[in-house]
Amino acid sequence: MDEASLHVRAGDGGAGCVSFRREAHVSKGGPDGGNGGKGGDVWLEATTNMSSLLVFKDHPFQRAGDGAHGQGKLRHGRQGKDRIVLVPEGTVVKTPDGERLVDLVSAPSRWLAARGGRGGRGNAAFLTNQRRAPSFAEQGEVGEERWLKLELKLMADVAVVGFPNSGKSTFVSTVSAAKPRVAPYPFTTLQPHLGVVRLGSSSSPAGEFVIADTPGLIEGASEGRGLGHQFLRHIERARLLLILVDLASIEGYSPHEQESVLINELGRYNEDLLRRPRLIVGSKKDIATDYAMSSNGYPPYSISAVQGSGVTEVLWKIWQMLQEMQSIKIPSYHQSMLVVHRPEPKEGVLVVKEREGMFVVRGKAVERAVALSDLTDPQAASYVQDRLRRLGVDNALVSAGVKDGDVVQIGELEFTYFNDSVISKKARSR
Ligand SMILES: Nc1nc2c(ncn2[C@@H]2O[C@H](COP(=O)(O)OP(=O)(O)OP(=O)(O)O)[C@@H](O)[C@H]2O)c(=O)[nH]1
Ligand SMILES: [Mg+2]
Repeated sequence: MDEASLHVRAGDGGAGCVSFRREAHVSKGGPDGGNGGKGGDVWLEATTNMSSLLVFKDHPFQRAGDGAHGQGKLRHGRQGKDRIVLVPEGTVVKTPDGERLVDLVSAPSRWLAARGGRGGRGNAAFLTNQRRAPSFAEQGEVGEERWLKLELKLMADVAVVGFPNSGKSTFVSTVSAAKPRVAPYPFTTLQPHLGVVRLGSSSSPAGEFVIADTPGLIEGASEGRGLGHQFLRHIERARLLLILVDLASIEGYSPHEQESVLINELGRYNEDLLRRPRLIVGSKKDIATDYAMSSNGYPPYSISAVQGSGVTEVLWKIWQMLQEMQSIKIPSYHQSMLVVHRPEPKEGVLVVKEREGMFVVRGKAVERAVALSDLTDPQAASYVQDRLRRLGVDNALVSAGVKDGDVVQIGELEFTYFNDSVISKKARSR
């Protein structure tokens, strides 16, 4: 299991603008302040081009662009740029507490991880019959941000299949960070091990894929000989099979015979595996028997994992084959995105009594109502007062036991409460 933490931050909405039309022959032009642009969203998108969460170790912070502020002449601010964060197929997204949010099973499923803040309305939007010259505008809404936990259940791209003791674990441990046990006797490996193979330099990898080391497979495994073949279910999702044949031939099986026994056993377990693309590779070429080497052009690739020869060629061949099969999908890969639906947080009004004489009011709509460009402006103050009353803040405060002279805080606004009137006391700067 691969894990990473990710912090997503959507863009803030742009602020609305306060502006009035100015023309030479018009003494009092109408309001023409434009709206702020919406902040960009952060999306997670599953892709087939990644197979680990390694990149998030270096880049855990992902944020989208802010919306631009509105301007005069009714020019609205431009939307902030969305940020698309690519994650490997099979990524499970959770809250830091481990609550599951979404399974991004297959490309190109997308999930909205953080919503951009709405743009603030410009003063033109506050024009009413009673308010002919609105002198305030809304601030942009702050973009959502949160920590997410990503988990990836690795699915092998390549599974290494071979007789016991043929050098599977040695090969896998030289090409990946997986360190399965290696020993000079059969059945050392008892369960599959997964490792990520990176091609190219570590600073700019040309590609990566997941390789699975598996226990040894022998003739009669389907009748339960050796370790049986139940472990093969772990590699059924592998897109490519690497059949490793021992060139230092074991127990009288020539490389050719090893190949046909292995393929026969794979087919007896699941016929689909016979149609899976495969690559035949000879192992231990440094100590290959003359007999094994005599057959012309077989196997097509051979390696010495101990000396490191032939290994790079095999890795690039695997990479090339995986690229070519990009379009071929293993059925179990191809499920749609699984989203776990949760109730949206309530949009209501929440009043919290912080201490004697001090109340805090929370709620999206409420906080938005007080996020205006200039709260010292009397027009703005009367707009806020009206909005808060409509949203039920007055009633909620009274139910919570507010008394004249108590301090009430909403977002960045702090004021002193007097029955039936809200007097702006102090608007702290943002
Ligand atoms: N000379 C030589 N020996 C090798 C090479 N690769 C593996 N071996 C040896 O072969 C033995 C078995 O290697 P493993 O990698 O454990 O083989 P395995 O296929 O994983 O074996 P099981 O897990 O038991 O199925 C060890 O003693 C390795 O050192 C090689 O390229 N050259
Ligand atoms: Mg092994």
